[in-house]
This record gives sequence, structure tokens and C-alpha cells, in this order.
Amino acid sequence: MKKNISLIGVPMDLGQTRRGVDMGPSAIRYADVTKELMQLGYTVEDLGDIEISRFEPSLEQEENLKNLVQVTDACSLLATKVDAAIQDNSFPLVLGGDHSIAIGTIAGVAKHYENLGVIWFDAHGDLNTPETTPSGNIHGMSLAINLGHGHPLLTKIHHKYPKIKPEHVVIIGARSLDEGERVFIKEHGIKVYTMHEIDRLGMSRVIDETMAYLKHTDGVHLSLDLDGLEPHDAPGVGTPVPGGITYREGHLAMEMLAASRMVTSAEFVEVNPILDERNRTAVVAVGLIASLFGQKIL
Ligand code: 4U7
Ligand code: MN
Ligand code: MN
Ligand code: MN
Repeated sequence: MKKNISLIGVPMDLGQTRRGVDMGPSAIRYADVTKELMQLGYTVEDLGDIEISRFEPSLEQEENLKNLVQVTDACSLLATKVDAAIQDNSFPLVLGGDHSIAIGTIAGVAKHYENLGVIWFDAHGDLNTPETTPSGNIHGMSLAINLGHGHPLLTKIHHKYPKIKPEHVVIIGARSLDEGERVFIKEHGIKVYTMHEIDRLGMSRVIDETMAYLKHTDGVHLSLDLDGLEPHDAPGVGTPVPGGITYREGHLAMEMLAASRMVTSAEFVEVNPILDERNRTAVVAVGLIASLFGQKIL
């Protein structure tokens, strides 16, 4: 893994409707993410937070694409920062914010890779489109957008279209999929390890298979939604779903990713301090980040 890390905060809560997730980057910084990474021997440059427009445009709100303009603007800005960090030979580590920010992160990363692999660690598929969304919340569409499906303002951010190919995506932890998402997964042949497969195979085999599956990619982005974890272990998230990945399974996954040396960028999203208990979820996020960057028990 690269020795320089660029930390980018995205205080975004406009991709969904529960307030508070915009404070995620502060909560994760407060849980000492920089110190942990420095102790592991990295140089960390904290680039601060992306500016999110609070201005409500007088445009008519589209019911199936809430805050489309603001999400587009923030993601374009984020893509530029992530792109520049990679250009600088630094590892981009993005802190959310709701999962709509993955549109910007992956747009910035994908410019540098012909065949970017993506590990989508999440209770959800985030594969809705404006036609299938039950909520109108863009954080439930971000993976579909990266695959080229959705509003052109979002799919065409930062010039490349589409950003990633369905055969280079692995979803891990799914347990809440909408009907339209099930159809999307079948139509595009996306590899999904639902909780059922994680229970049956164990996390160790799931990650081994994932890395073998992604071996023909030229870079791997980890997009980790904290709601992928079991809500008892990570309660501070906007859309908790019972029956998730345990604390230890999460760490094992990160430790194995570290050992693979294949991950080239990462983001940790959906930490909501208002819904949390004494910043526990941010602390869990920092622990997972440390494991991803090579922290070992012994
Ligand atoms: B998250 C949902 F309907 N599928 O589209 C939707 F259940 O980034 C939830 O994974 C999306 O947290 C959750 O609104 C988005 C819903
Ligand atoms: Mn998500
Ligand atoms: Mn989710
Ligand atoms: Mn397609």
C-alpha cells in the first residue's frame, strides 16, 4: 500500500433524508483516525472537508432524485480532489457522509484505472435507478450510477462513462434488496455475497473468493457502508438492518484485504453521530480503517 494517505471529508447528508450523517467526518476524525494511521507508519495529509452547498435551488425538486443538483455539485468537486490525490501518488481515503458520495469518489478513482474493481460492503445493493427507487434517495442508487445507470448528470460526472464494469463489482453483506435491485443484479450478473453466503462459507472464504474474482482488475476500491455491519456493533447508521456482519468478521475482512495488497482507494460512509451511542460507530470505523491499513493483533 502507498505510504501517503490523503484524507478527504465529505459532510454530505443530501443523498438521503435523515439528518446528522453530515457529521460523520468529524466523528471519525474525533475518533483519532489520523493518529492511528500515523502509528502504522503512514504520512497522512488531511485535506479537510469538501464544501456542500446548503443553498436550496429554486428548481423543482424531483421526487425520485432528491437534491440532484447539490449531490451532483458535491460529487464533481470530490471527484476532482480524489483524482488529484492519486495524481500525487497518494492513497485517497474518503470519509462520509451518506453513500451518494461514492459517485464522486469512484469518478475520481476510475479515471486512473482501465478496469477498476469495487468491493461494495453494505446491507443494501444501492442499485436503484430513478425508475425503481422506493425513496428517491440518491444514496440508494450510487452503485447503479457508477455502472452507468441513472440520471446523466450523475453517471457522466468527471468525464468517464461508465466508471466500472458489472463483472468487476463484488457486493458483500447484502440483506435488504428491493425488487428492482434483484432484477438489476440478475440482468448484469453482479457477484453478491449476501448474509446467507457469508453464514455458509465464512468471511475468510468470501474474501479469498472475492480477491480471486477481482484478480484481472488493475486497482480495487473499497466502498464500506457501516450499515453492512450488525447494528448491535455499529448502531450509528441511518438505515440499520438486523443480521449483519459481526465486528470480528468485519476486521477479518479488512485484515485479509490488507494482506492482499490489492486495495488502492477506500471510503467509509454512513456514520451518523446523532443516531450513535457515544461515538461508538466512528470508533468502529477507525478500527476497521486501521485493520485495512495493516494493523495486526500480534
Ligand atoms: B445505503 C433503499 F428502499 N434501498 O433505495 C432505498 F430500502 O447507502 C435503501 O446503502 C437505500 O445506506 C440505503 O432507499 C442506501 C430502501
Ligand atoms: Mn450504501
Ligand atoms: Mn447501506
Ligand atoms: Mn448495464
